[in-house]
Amino acid sequence: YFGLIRGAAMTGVAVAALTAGAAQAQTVMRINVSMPQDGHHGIAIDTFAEQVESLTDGRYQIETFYAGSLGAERESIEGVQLGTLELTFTSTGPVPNFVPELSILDIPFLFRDYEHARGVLDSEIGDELLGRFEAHGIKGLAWADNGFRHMTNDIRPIASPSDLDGLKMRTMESPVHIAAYREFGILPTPMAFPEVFAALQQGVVDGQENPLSVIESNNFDEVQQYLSMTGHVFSPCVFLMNLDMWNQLSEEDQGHFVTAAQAGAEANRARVDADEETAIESMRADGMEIIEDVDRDIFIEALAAVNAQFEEQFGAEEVAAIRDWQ
Ligand code: EAX
Repeated sequence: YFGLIRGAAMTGVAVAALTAGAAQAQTVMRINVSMPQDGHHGIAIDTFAEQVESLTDGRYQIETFYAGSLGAERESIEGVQLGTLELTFTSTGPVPNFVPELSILDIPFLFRDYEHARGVLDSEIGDELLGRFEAHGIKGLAWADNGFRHMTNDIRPIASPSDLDGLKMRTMESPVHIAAYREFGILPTPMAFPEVFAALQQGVVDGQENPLSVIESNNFDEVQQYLSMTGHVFSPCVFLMNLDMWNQLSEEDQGHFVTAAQAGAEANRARVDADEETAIESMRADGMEIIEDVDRDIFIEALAAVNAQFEEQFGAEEVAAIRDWQ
């Protein structure tokens, strides 16, 4: 009985392969981002698309979509899980809705700097975390960067956590962020990214937090007076693919997709580095007031209670393995 079923399934696969071969079919897949094309997400998927096409000699064509035109990040991950979208490149903000334990990466002040964050994500720890998507119908192809997050608002300059008291800030849909920001005295308002500019403009929220690359490429300086270099959270990005579609690729093509995603991550990180060099001066020239001198230790101290809670939730050893990574 089982032999028969297996036989039948193999016939199905063989027929599909023959059909594809006979037609010299080109498979078209889509990938999207919530950011504009000219930016650190756009360059990631543009590079990925180019690389997939060239490594597979055009057997796979990747169509690229920008600025949330195929949906916000949470909807996109859902699409990839269901198979209504083949691929997405997203920040990990909405990821805990799908793979809760990946929220460990959202813990504030977990990473010292870019070298630390990239080192962990590219290490065995990062590989193991990337593998966690598979139990949820998603293949994680490669980690990349969104960047270190900083706070902007339109009410007052923020130099210490007491300045945050009562500020209404848009946050990502991450329970860890929400718990930590509450501890700062912020009133967190989770919201999908494509709605943020209008919410800031109309004063629905007082502020938001994002990496410099995001703040600048989305012109948040036009609707926010103050930027504080809090660097309170490192925000990863990740290339995701529908798991069934991944499983349908030949082993060789799987290798090409991973190589292409890694090339996309490299281009993305180079753009993040470039933005870190230029964004502050350019936004200051546009009239934004930038508070660079932020004492991060006071912010870290303010999170002592919630950090203990995170260690309980994710395991003190797991948190320490990331925090103390050299
Ligand atoms: O992916 O939602 C966010 O604030 C993200 O940082 C942004 O969409 C970039």
